[in-house]
Amino acid sequence: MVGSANSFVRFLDKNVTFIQVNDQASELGRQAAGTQMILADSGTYLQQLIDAQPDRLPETSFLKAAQRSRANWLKYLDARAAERPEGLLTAEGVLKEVGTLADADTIYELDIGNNTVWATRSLPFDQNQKMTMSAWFGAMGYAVSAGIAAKIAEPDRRVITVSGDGGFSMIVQDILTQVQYQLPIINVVLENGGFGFIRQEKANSGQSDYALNFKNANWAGVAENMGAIGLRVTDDASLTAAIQKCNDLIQAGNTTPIVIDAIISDQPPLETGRMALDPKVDSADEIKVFRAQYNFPADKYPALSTLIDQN
Ligand SMILES: Cc1ncc(C[n+]2csc(CCOP(=O)(O)OP(=O)(O)O)c2C)c(N)n1
Ligand SMILES: [Mg+2]
Repeated sequence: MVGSANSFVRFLDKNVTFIQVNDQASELGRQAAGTQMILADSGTYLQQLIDAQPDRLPETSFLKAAQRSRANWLKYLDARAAERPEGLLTAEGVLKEVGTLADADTIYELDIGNNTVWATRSLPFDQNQKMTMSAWFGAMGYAVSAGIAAKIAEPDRRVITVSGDGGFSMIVQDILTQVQYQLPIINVVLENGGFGFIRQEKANSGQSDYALNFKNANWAGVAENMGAIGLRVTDDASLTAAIQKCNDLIQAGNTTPIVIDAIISDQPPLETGRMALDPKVDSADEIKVFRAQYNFPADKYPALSTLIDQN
């Protein structure tokens, strides 16, 4: 755990060992006792760790398998981006295009929900870009408001916010504030008609999805009525048109906030917290159910242990 004090380590298996690096002594072991606690600046620590290696480390079968697994993951994201379940766009498909709107030092502001999972997977997050989210409290409604702060603090940088429809509808009035201060922020709403993250939690724990689906307004229309630019995205043609429109607006020195309201499939993101894929750990039945649930076939996306054995 490098430069972090992730509260979810409390929920790790008791037999999991970990090392924590943090420059604040008070953060070391605050969530759970690690095997080794290192009081250091993370960047300095990692650089010194690399410099301390006498030579290039040998390529282990684990490294090679992890590299292949990573390549498979990127192929999976591309495949998801191209899928049209029941004719609808996927979040991966929308965000892949949104990522092309970013420049070298874009600031992303992310909301909370499945939209966080999709955004952290699909946006490029290049070295000089910046991302913030409500990592500690996990507060929905963060992104649009954080976009205002980012654009005021860094007026020369492009700002893109990504929200779910639940989080966006909590703070939609902040679009008026963006209009009032003429902040040309690009706000993306991923519209899946419900609290997707909670739907997935409930489904995974065998509970009903009571009161988790809701009606949306046409958020692009609402944005227009607030004096922003609203772009409604329902299919490939309107997605391409919206991205083109944003590029044209950026070129023309636009000063008006933009809301891209994208209707997406209600399918949840692939669950990676606990993947039943490993023939050495999971039963054949568990693997079959997991792979079928997320359309994640073994020939394309083998388990890491299978890849290690192949090396
Ligand atoms: C202010 C607030 N209320 C409730 C929650 C609990 N919560 C976490 S994710 C989520 C659902 C988010 O729905 P939406 O914004 O539509 O995003 P999606 O998961 O559908 O992408 C809820 C209710 C929260 N994190 N913050
Ligand atoms: Mg939603």
